[in-house]
Amino acid sequence: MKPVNAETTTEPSQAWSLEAAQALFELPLPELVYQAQTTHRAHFDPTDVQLSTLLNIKTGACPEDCGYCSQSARYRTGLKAEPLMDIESVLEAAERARDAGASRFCMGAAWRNPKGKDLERVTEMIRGVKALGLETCATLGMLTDEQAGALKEAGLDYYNHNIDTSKEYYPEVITTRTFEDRLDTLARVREAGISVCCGGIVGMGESRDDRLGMLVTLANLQPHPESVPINQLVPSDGTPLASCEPLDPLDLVRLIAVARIMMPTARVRLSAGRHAMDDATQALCFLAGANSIFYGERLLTTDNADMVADQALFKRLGLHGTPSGAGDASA
Ligand code: SAM
Ligand code: DTB
Ligand code: SF4
Repeated sequence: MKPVNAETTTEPSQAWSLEAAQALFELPLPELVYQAQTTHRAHFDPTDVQLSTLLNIKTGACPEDCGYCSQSARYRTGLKAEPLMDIESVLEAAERARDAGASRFCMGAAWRNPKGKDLERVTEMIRGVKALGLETCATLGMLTDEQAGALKEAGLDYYNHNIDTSKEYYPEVITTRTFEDRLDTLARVREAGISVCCGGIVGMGESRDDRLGMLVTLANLQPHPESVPINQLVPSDGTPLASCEPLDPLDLVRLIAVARIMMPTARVRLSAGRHAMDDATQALCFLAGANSIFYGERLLTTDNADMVADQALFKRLGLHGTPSGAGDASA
């Protein structure tokens, strides 16, 4: 079978269309996985999986209305709000993450955007985490040019800012900001010289074309994001999306394979939702080109997959975590 677009997949400046993404998605699974594997092996050691540990440094009371999120002040989710953490506690958590084998530490805050004094404290956290020998990532909401510059100056390696879904489905999920607002912040992050971590969520009631449309937007960013988190919705009681139907696991595998082919040098992260996934599904996702996970007891407000179970799974599959400081194919 003639590979769909295989001759051009390593060209990041290629403009992807929804039709091209659909054609990949519809390939017979062995063909799709073969193409994804071929792309993956051209850029990465296929046994290497990058491990990021998350910490929610500011919890809840968020003014935004993201329909999936337990931290929005608009929904009664039972979550207890917590102010911005102190620097010392963050550094203790980062040290534990490093000692457990993580190479990147990602600090998340339930903000629409950071405010002056708060950003200063976050920059101190970034300096401290970096000094521990970890890569740094932060996800703090929308940024101004000055804030992006201050984060870069502090040594921030990655900024996570997800587009979450397609441009068309976005207003069904979030009304307090626009898809364009997200792209604007991503452009500021890129302009500041910080690597981009940007992906989305599946299982929010969106269509297959919404999922593929999201990948098309990501793959057409120039350059494409260095990190692409694919989250499966973690349903949270009290949110509008609490009772969405879970995705067919094989659709997730296909989506990851398409992401791998469309963004050959990105770390494609099998992100939230592993807690509810069996080992075989996760194994297929790694075969399809996922090469990063969130590793640690907690995501932001919910439990992550068990760390001991992750270690056992990696052993069974012959996978290993990226050593700290080893960098990325795209770096
Ligand atoms: N407040 C900032 C923002 O929205 O950009 C940063 C933190 S926010 C929690 C980071 C990302 O986590 C969201 O963009 C979304 O993609 C993901 N996320 C949040 N809640 C989730 C859930 N219940 N299931 C899956 N992903 C989720
Ligand atoms: C991302 O793409 N996923 C992470 C991180 N970036 C910040 C968040 C997942 C949150 C899952 C639900 C929770 O624990 O609240
Ligand atoms: Fe706030 Fe971020 Fe949650 Fe949206 S995803 S409600 S912006 S914490």
